[in-house]
Amino acid sequence: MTRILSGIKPTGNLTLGNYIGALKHFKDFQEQGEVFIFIADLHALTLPIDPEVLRQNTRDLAAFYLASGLDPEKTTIFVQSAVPQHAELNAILQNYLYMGELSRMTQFKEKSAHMKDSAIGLGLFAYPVLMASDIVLYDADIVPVGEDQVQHVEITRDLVNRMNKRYGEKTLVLPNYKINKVGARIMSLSDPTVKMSKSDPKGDIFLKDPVEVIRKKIMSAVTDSGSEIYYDKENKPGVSNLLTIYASLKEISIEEAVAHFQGYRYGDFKKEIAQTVIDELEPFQKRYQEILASGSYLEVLRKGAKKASQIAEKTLKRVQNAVGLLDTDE
Ligand code: AQP
Repeated sequence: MTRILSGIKPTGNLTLGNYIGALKHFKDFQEQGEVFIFIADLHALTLPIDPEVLRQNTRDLAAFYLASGLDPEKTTIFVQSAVPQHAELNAILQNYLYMGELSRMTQFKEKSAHMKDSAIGLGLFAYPVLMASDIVLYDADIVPVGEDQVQHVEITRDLVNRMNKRYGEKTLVLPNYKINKVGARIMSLSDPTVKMSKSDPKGDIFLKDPVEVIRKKIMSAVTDSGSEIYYDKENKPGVSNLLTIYASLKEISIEEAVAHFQGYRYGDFKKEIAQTVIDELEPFQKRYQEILASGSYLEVLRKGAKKASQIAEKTLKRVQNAVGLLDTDE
């Protein structure tokens, strides 16, 4: 059965970008294979974060996962740090990715661009090693990601090929990435040339924003000169971003979205986009609040970590054995 794995870092308030690029699709994967969805809390430590904020973000993310329609009976939902094999495999795999290739990673370059060398942690630099460990531990065939994470799946593939060439074809399973057709990169509403991102909250819609705040943010989103509504990422990034949001939420193509808004003025266009976002997020927020208040997510995470750990242990043992670590239980 196809194994599908995805995760989100609990680094901040989740955005509409995280929802459209990741969360919204999670429940559909349940019909396509065996699904593993985790909270990447070790990855969240790669940039400074307050311990209480990290803990609360982790609770929030668990509740968001469940609110998105994931069924814990079908999907293994867990916290990365609760499955020690992630860190153990990381300790082995870090020897098979090299400084040159890690320093070429776009995410590393972007996140470290404004930091002094003395403040850049090794974890930020070695992020792709841990992400590769996350993926291969579950023999994942498919990793659904937004555009920005494709490079990390590609470097995982390089690593798998390298390991398999050296230690035998069956050491690790080669994963493929899967990008959404529409909505792989939702941009900031105040600067549609940069990605909507939880650690750079300017121009973001947060999943926890009250609906009237969401409406206000969309009504004041940057649009472009002219008054026509069509898709042109280069010359009309603001309008194109709003069209992408609409098309992703309505699950239609960009062409269909453009056709729908023919003859609209910018004001009415934004009004309808705002209502569409609210119609989607309002019931989602209600479910999230109920789950968070009930605390039911804790048992889901405990069970998920137990199941994940059993599967991960098998891969870890296989790799330990392949690279020559002595198993004293043999
Ligand atoms: N703007 C976006 N548009 C579409 N998809 C997005 N994703 C994130 N932002 C957008 C997708 O959400 C998933 C979770 O991502 P992550 O938390 O592991 O890291 P990220 O991609 O770096 O997300 P952020 O929000 O930008 O986090 P920070 O600011 O902490 O780095 C991924 O599938 C991602 O593609």
